[in-house]
Amino acid sequence: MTGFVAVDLGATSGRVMLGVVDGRRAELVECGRFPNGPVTDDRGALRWDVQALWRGIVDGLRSAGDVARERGVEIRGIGVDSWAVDYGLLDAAGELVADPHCYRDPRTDGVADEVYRQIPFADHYAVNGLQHLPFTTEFQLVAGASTGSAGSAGGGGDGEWGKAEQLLLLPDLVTYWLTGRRVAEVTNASTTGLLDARSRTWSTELLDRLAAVRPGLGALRDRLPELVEPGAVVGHLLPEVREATGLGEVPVLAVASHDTASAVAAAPLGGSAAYVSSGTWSLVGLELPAPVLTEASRAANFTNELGLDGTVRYLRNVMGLWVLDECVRAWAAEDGAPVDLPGLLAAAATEPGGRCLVDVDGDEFLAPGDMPRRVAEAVARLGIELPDRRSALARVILDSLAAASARAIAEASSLAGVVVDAVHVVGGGSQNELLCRLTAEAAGLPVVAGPVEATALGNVLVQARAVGVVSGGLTALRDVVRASVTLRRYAAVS
Ligand code: LFR
Repeated sequence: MTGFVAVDLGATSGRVMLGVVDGRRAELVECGRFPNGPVTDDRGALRWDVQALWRGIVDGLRSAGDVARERGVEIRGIGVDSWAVDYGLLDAAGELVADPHCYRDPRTDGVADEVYRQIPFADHYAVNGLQHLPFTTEFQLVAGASTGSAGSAGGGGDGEWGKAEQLLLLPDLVTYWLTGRRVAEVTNASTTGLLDARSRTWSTELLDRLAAVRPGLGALRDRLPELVEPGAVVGHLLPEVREATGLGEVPVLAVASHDTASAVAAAPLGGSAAYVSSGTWSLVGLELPAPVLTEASRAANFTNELGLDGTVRYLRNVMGLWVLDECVRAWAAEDGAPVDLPGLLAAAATEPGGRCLVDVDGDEFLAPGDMPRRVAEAVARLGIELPDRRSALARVILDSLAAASARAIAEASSLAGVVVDAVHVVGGGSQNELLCRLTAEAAGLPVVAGPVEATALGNVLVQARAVGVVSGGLTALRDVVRASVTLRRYAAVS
């Protein structure tokens, strides 16, 4: 039996999964799970505690080794994926300069507008094809760099960029700690704003123009590693990692290291289905063979992130379950006890639907904290009086999420000229029956829900293909997914 380990880091938890693959089916065994979330530092900045993540990863790898031994499975690869856009900076000694910032940190407020004044959004879009999001890597870089020339103190900035010799996106940072090798995996690199969506290479034009906006960025290109496509062998476990985990000289492979890219790879799409990768975010769109870089697409704020095997993930970020999760977190703090989520969702299902729709995509919902009040205020602005019940607020959030997904699907379909016949909901949200049902009703399309662990499956299958345990293109990978999980269907009308 052959096994592959997926290290899958999410904004609320990290997982280490052992995927046992026999060529036609894949079974996932969870070997480690650890909490994650932005941490406020002593200067009030939101950061990721990557040392805690690393400890969780090492523990998970050790357990994966134990499970593999018990089952007689040979581990033939490890792959790492995580959320996008965030990065760590390495100094000349290869050490992390500081804990990476979380993209929800407000340091990017107003930065995109400043950049667009010198490099218009249309010029960006023509090259990188990205939707406007305030926290795209390039805006974080501008926020962090000083206004002076490279190396000089200049004004502004947090002083960290001045010490940086290399930028590594988060999965690439973990891969570096595992192997000692520094690369930039292309699906995740496509979320930085610095890549050319057509050539799948760093855009010299955008890099030069960005360095002119903020001289403190200096020779930005020199700090970016070489790009690799999913499936490449990046290196092998370092001796100290082998020691800490009890694993042998296992290769570490590049996977579709943007979690959404791995999830889409494992969405069992057929015909011309749309997808919703549903978790902290809902990533809603289509898989296409080439980017759509039209003015209409830019105006509708659709992104062209890169996918597996030369594909493009044509999608929009919808705020996702973050809004509900943050409410639940606030309510739990208020109660001093965990919230009964299944109970809350069951109650939300009995609330009347369509009371009102809030624009869940508003930047006002991006930052953590005090979410019930912010949602209630958005409802009040619509002139609606909502019963003072958590289930009523939860229902408004889910109605609004479903409507936002339906809108994104309809727009993607018309902008890309694709007639959509079904919606695949993958990821954690595929278990949320109410959300799946509301999405089917709002979109007027059947919903196929599952797999829940699409990201880990996508991660594992790319590795399995790279070493020859599975063969074929995306269709073949999706056949393995279909053979391995139970999918649930929701009709277009209730
Ligand atoms: C989902 C995701 C989205 C990305 C957001 C921030 O986990 O990766 O695709 O836009 O997180 O990185």
